[in-house]
Amino acid sequence: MKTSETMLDSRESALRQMDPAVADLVQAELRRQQDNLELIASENFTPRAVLEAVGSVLTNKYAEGYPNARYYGGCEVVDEVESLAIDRARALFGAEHVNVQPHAGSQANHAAYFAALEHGDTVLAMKLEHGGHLTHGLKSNFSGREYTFHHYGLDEKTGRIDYDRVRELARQVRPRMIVAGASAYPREIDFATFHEICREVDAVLMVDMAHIAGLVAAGVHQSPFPFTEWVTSTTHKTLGGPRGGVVFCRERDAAALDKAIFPGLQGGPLMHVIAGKAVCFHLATREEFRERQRRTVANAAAMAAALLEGGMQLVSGGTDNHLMLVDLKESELTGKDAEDLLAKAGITANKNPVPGDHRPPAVASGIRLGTPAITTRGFQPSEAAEVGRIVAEVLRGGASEERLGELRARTCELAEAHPIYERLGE
Ligand code: DSN
Repeated sequence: MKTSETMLDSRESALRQMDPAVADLVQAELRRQQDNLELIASENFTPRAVLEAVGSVLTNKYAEGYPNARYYGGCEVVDEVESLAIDRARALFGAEHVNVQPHAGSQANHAAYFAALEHGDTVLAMKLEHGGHLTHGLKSNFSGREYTFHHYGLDEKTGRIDYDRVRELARQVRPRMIVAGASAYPREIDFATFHEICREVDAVLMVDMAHIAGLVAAGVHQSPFPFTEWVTSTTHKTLGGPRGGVVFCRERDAAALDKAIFPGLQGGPLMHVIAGKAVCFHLATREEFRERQRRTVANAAAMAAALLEGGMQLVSGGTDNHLMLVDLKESELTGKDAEDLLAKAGITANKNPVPGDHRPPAVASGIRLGTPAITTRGFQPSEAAEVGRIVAEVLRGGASEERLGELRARTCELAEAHPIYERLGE
């Protein structure tokens, strides 16, 4: 038998034939996603169309450079793919320029800093333990090593960004850049106020909208675009596309950004993922997508209300967006305990530090819950409220193994009512 018949053109599932161990693991992960309720706020289920693009032959192509200016031959097709992704991303967000090549959110942020700043420049961003991001200046991250970060946080009474404090800090440290955007902030972010503060201190504004990109695209959250020089994002959170990153900027910074990404930080772009991004930007123009983003927020509000009724404390007392943070500082249950117990009830979530946390980050006193994935699988607010009641019962503590089993059966029923990827793995 010719190699091409076995390796490139097998009639059955090539993965199952060639590597049953990995095939089994893919199948097991599919089943885990189908059977559990995914409440990790940064995850989602990407459409079959995106899975197909990402699993396509575009993975074979080297295309260092940019459309019509590559360092390899044979790029005429991938040039069109990347140009489509670029045109669609710009149109979706009303942006002047975009680079769709960053491999992930960290690379997107790295690129924006690399293009906009000099090594050692001062940056003001949100504290990790108040909902910020690793690449917003954590000491052990490249960002904290390459730049001089200072941090603002939340008002511990209201659980909201204290914009007066941000202004005060900005006047003190005179940053070259202020970063707005978070990975665990349940409230709308006021980009207009960040813009005003930046103007007062002559700083540029960078918005990391990774978490809320879908909400922004659907007009459900204030758009950062009128107010910022730089916007970074991932494409797999509320946006629901493939795992990857993007950076937007003004036309005047376009050359600096493109040079920062290639050859500055990356080599060959992942053309199969860029095709997935193009599909995602296309699907995000549909009314169906906008309805889903509105329902993501409505589901979060319903879940938050059920948690509050169930006696839970929420950072800031609720949510405006797709996520909420249960505050367990007063509870004997740690964030880690909560994550483990929720898993027994068929719910996947992640422990998260909360403002004023007295526990170390690997244990933490919070649990972050988000609604993008359950909304994509079709949940309505009444069902999100039911999930909130189950979570509250688990987090009140004291549920026996038997009771956790009963709750598991309830989450299973909810999952079965909204099946996903039914034809995958056949
Ligand atoms: N790791 C992503 C998240 O879960 O929010 C970005 O920080």
